[in-house]
Amino acid sequence: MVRKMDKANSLFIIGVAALIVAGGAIGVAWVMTYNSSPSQPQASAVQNGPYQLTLVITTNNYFNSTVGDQPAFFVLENGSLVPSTTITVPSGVEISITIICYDNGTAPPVPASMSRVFGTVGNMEQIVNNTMVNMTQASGGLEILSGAQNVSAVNQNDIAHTFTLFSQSTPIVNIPPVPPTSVVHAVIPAMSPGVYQWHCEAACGSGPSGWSGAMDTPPGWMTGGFIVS
Ligand SMILES: [Cu+2]
Repeated sequence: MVRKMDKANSLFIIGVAALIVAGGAIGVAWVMTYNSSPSQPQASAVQNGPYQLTLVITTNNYFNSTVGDQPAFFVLENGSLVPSTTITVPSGVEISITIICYDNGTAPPVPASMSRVFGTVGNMEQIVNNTMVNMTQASGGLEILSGAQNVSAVNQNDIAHTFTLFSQSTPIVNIPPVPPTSVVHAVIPAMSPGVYQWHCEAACGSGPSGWSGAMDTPPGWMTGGFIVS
């Protein structure tokens, strides 16, 4: 009798233990399901963008004793200027790009195709009000009266630099013909992941043609990589 009771108790304990294990498994499964579900909202939160990319063109960058200073693009990141050798942006979100150009000189005329804005939202760029822009753009008929002005092109004689993105050797974005000493803003539609290149298409370097110095260097001056990850 006692043995039977012991056996019954044992069976009861085994049954309870089995229920606990089963319940635990269900609990773990629920937690795993619950934890996996928030990834979608997180992904959509990231996609809200746009990603803010700020580039700064400075002119007092020592190149060598023959050439002296040359202009160069930098990336403004967490309050510091970092090299533009490789610019990395996220895929799947619009890229809001601001270019602050401290260069007050113009380069030799760019090809007509590079005086147009393309590959941006509306194929437009916005030039923020600036006295120097009005002074130097007068011949091009561009006058920014107040605030900012949206333009689809800039006179090809009045350009300091361009920020042009290439896929292989095809220009896909031209932002923007940058007028001297200005702030320019544009939005690039979301891009697919990949490795692209950026170039300045204005001959802003040294030498008679302007294609030496900054225009004829390793990445980080007037060219570099553009990685969409
Ligand atoms: Cu340039």
